[in-house]
Amino acid sequence: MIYTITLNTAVDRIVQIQGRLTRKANNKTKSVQYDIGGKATHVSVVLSALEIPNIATGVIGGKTGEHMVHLMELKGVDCRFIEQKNCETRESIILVDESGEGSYMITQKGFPLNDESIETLKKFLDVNVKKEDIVVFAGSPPHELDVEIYGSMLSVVKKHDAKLVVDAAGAYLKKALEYQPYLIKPNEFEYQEFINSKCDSIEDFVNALKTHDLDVEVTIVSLGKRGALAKKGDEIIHVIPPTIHEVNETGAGDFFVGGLVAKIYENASVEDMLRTAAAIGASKAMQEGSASFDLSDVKELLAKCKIERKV
Ligand code: TA6
Repeated sequence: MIYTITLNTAVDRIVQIQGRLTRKANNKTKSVQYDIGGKATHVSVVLSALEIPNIATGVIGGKTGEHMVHLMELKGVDCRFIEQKNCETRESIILVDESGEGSYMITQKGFPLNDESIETLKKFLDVNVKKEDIVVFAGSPPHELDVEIYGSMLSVVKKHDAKLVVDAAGAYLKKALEYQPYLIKPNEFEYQEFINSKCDSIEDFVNALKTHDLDVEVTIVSLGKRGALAKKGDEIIHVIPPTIHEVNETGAGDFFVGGLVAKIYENASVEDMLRTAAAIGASKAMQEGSASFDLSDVKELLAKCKIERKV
């Protein structure tokens, strides 16, 4: 079984704007839609679309939390979220204008998790997670969640010898390394911060991956339009995604993780993992929402992804 953990759930309010977003102007909307936010939730959307068994959990609050679960259940996701009383799941604002230069994302901190929610989540994991399950933590924890508490959640997963996948940054990424995650997926900025060294070119990142040997089975560094690098053992592979008509890149990184997790589940090669992740991430970017992709697009995009072996 695969479990996805979203500690800081969100509903995305996606506002399509006429023309280019302009300061001190009355910017007119073309449309407003709501979609699933929060990162690990997106991994579950991908897995459910691929008919891979998974359970989405984490902490929700109020009507917005119910709305997020409803949107997920419409996509066939098995949701087991913990409801924290007198709190409201946040709304992330995504502004997309007609410049074609990418979206603006404005996120709130999210409500702090109380002891009851934390203990309920840890108990859920302790009772359900089995050896060889995959557990995905993705998204920024809410409201400066104590990093030791974050670590205590990861420790429950490791206790059961399950595979830990972590898409986190800063102190949370550092904490995750203490639990020998199976896979981490920092983006280029989060990776440079983590290794405390500057990388510009692909070769810089390749050399950094070679020199920083982490206690991680698979290290992925996502590089935006430049694709992503994966290191597994002595293997380093670069995937370059095809050029696409980008509509809304929001969620593309999370859908990329969804593709990675699907291939981990299938014990696929690193090359297959990267190709699938890049194709699914690209398909997401071709959609207006923040939580949808098109399986028929993915089939076409798979063949267009370029793979370069670096070692
Ligand atoms: O990556 C896309 C996204 O999950 C959006 O859906 C939006 O909810 C935002 O990121 C949340 O990011 P955060 O890191 O605050 O959890």
